Amino acid sequence: MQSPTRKRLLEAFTNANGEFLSGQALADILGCSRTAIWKHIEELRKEGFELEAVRKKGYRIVSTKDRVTENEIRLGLNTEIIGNVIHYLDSTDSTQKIAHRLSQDGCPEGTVVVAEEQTNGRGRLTRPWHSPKHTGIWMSIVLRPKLPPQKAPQFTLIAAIAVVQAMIELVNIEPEIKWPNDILINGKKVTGILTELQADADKIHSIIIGIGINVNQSITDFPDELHSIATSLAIASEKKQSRATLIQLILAKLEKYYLLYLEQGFAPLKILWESYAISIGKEIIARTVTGSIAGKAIGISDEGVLKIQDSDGVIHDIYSADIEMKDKNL
Ligand code: BTX
Repeated sequence: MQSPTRKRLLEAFTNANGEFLSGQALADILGCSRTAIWKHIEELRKEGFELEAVRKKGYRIVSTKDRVTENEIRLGLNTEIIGNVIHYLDSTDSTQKIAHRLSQDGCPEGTVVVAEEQTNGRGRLTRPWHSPKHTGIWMSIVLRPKLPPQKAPQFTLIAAIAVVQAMIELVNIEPEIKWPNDILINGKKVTGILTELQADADKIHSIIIGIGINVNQSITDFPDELHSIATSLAIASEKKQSRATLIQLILAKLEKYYLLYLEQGFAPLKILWESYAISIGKEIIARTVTGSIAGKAIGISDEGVLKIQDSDGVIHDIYSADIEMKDKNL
């Protein structure tokens, strides 16, 4: 957990956008002496920030390689709750697994686990999630809303809105959401979201939102079986993207919508979600664990449940499924 002074110091460097800040300017911003500033700067250096100091100009932080270390994420992070604690791992089996453990040990709300690589990343129904090193965003976020467990599926939808908006801001690309947990670009999967719970029958202890985003992979980085179904932001935009910046945008938007949700419920988010969803209004097939239902996706309920109307006019509530679009081969 970072101190308020450290947070303000990093904010000042973030706002400076790579320009120099004089010792006096920093002392004014933080309301402390220049000697105290010098000590804080030394602490940042010890933590791994690359700080350049030039006489008569002051200090600036040099952004390092494209890593998603705690420091890289922290510098420029504009949140109050989400990301106050960040666990960075060079390699792990699954950030979900680590987040579950941290949650059980009582980690604070907003704890983020991020890894450069997952050796056993997983999707729904324990399907594998391909998470190669230094190319994507593999992260899990712990939230602790005081809600009944039935509300949990809504968090997949809220996270999807945050990811879509972050992508639009960073890359100016229009991704689409395929209910419940996929984000697609040009019909190919760029993101998967996995929402898991620690809960009693009537009360959530924690919601763990796992987000996997293909950012800088080229098509040859994907295994054969994913070639026709997966894409990355770099493929879609023909340019490598900053993973740390994308994480910052996602965390800020997730926090914004999480707070809106706590204040106003799901209704405003439902409208937003539907504006990004491809399947609504289309003929689809929903493959559930108990069988398939074909019909028109007519919307989602206030709980985030998908509603399908079949050819007899009967409306079915779908809680979890893989969706196939009838008119497109998605
Ligand atoms: P899902 O069950 O909807 O999708 C899993 C399917 O997606 C796989 O069966 C495979 O066909 C396809 N797939 C696997 N890897 C990729 C990839 N990199 N890009 C596109 N398609 C792929 C989706 O589950 C939820 C995934 C959540 C992943 C995050 S990463 C951080 C956190 N940790 C962890 O172990 N899981 C989550």
